Amino acid sequence: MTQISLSGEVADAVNSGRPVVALESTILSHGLPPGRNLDVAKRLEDTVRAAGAVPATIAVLDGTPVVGLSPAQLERVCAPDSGLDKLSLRDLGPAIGLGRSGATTVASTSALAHQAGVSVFATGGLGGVHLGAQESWDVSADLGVLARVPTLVVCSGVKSVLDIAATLEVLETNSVPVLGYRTDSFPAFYLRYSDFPVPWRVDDPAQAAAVVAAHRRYAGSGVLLANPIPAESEMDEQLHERLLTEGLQLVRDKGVQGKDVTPVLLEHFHTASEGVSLDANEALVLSNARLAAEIAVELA
Ligand code: PSU
Ligand code: MN
Repeated sequence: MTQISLSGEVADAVNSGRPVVALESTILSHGLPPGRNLDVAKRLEDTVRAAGAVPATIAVLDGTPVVGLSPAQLERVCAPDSGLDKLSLRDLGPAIGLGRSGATTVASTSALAHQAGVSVFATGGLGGVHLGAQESWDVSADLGVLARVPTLVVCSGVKSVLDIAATLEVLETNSVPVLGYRTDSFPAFYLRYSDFPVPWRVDDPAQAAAVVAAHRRYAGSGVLLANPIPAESEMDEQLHERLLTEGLQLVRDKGVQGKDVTPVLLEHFHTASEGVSLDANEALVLSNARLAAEIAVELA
């Protein structure tokens, strides 16, 4: 059976109990355009290091789950012709068993990180319950994995292309605590606020670490820490509304379904906003990486 491949740096840090932050690769291969993605990937790793933790970007390459991509592997994941599939947790067995390559989502990254001994993970947006899920049954596997893997996921909430109320309900059903970071409102990715409150709030990394440690001891599922996009990078609300309406229409017109929905919507946001959404995306994911590293330092 193929073993997880840990970079030397990540293996050393895990073995000596030093802080490590997992990073996903789907956001690079399917969430950001080539060129920009490699730049963001490097900045994410630099940000984690600057905050005192070791970054571990995760992907599956030629059938091997890799935790802590080398610079060359990071380039491969970000290349315009990488041809990488988007691998959620259901896809890990097939991809590894069949010797394929792919980028990992929140679900599969959390699972691989946990197996490698890494319990803090930073990303941009979590997958959730899609609008119209009553008909389509489209509920991201990210939620099911948070329900059973004890990883802390630091993100900026979920996009308003999802059904936020339903997403929060599913998290509650699965006993996943949702913490607002210095906010009482669950953030909506490009926007700092949604119409929905968070059940709990923390105001510094030490509080977040205390909650995570206690939850792991007494409950055991994952924890979601929702960190709003930095105020200066928040998207204009009217622009956001327009992009959202257009994007949802595009998905309907093209008959896009399943795992292609999120990448198609993201691409529409990026092209139709002339890069505004890209800047926002980068700002929030960097902010999440910094916060995750600070919490990993507290936990260590
Ligand atoms: N949201 C984003 N950018 C992303 C994703 C979500 O703003 O790149 C990706 C993440 O990898 C997330 C996945 O785990 O989409 C969820 O996809 P699905 O809904 O198909 O489970
Ligand atoms: Mn889906």
